[in-house]
Amino acid sequence: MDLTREQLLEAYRKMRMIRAFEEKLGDLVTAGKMGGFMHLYAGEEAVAVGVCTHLGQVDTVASTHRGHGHCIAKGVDVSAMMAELFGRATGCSKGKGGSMHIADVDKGMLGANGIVGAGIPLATGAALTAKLKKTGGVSVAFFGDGASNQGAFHESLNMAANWKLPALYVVENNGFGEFTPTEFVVPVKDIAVRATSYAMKSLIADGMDFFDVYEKTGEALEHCRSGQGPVLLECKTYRFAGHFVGDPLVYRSKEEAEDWIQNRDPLDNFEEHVLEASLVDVDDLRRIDLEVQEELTAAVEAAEAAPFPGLEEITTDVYCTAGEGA
Ligand SMILES: Cc1ncc(C[n+]2csc(CCOP(=O)(O)OP(=O)(O)O)c2C)c(N)n1
Repeated sequence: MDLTREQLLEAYRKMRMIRAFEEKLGDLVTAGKMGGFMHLYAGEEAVAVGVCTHLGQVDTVASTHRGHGHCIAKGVDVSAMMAELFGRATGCSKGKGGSMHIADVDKGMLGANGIVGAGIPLATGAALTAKLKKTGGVSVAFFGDGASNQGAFHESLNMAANWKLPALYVVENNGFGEFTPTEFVVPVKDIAVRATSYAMKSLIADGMDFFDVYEKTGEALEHCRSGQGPVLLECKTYRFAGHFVGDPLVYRSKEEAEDWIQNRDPLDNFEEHVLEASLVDVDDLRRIDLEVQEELTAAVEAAEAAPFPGLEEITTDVYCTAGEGA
């Protein structure tokens, strides 16, 4: 493992921030201070952070409806994300996007996306740009097991493989698409095998284990960056919360969820690993926990104090507007 102590602490900070950010959202929604439709990423932190720890400024990421984790892992400012969720003008999409439209192109975050599977062709296009412009960058698409049944997934993989694009397709197999267990709708046990149709390399990682995701991503990116074409990386994971905030969770057993939450939490796994191997000190981890809470408190205060976008903003940043008299 080639990560320095600083890089490990940064990875932990990102995972802790994703978890704490979403816990904060839960509190704000319950208190009636925040509205909007939200899908939580808790439980899947090791995937976003394990992958993005390999990425730099030149690399791009396309995300999903469950996008908070990808945005934080790719370095989007947490304060701007919080303001976005409060619908304020200081939000990263000027308060007009909300949870499913958080984006920051300067950071290489091409956007969360409310359309299942729609980030996959976006990332493919960005990979084509990287190849044509010889930026040396790679493009990553995160998406769920459900999205791997969409035509856009198959069309993108076919094109990327044929053109040997520097694209990494990360399928977050969390066992469900909305309220339906994956095995009801996907006939293969491992979604990774779908790469075979496109003569593409594939890998499978334990998505609850940062170190396994980090290692497999390293192998995948070596392949992409050396011009050998795209890779499909399947991360086996579990979403701790429901499909959306407010999901009554009647389609899975409490025992199943508790087993994952108690025994396979990616943050607990990370902590156990780094402490056992004496890679960092426990005090560092607890200091980061406090700093994350302070940052979030400040983000909420700043967001609540910020203005809503003005009415004049209603026709800006959109592709088409109703004409005069329409
Ligand atoms: C094209 C399209 N079809 C259906 C939906 C409704 N929908 C939203 S999330 C979701 C399930 C997606 O499952 P998966 O891709 O496995 O991602 P997960 O929610 O498990 O992260 C569906 C069907 C949508 N938003 N877009």
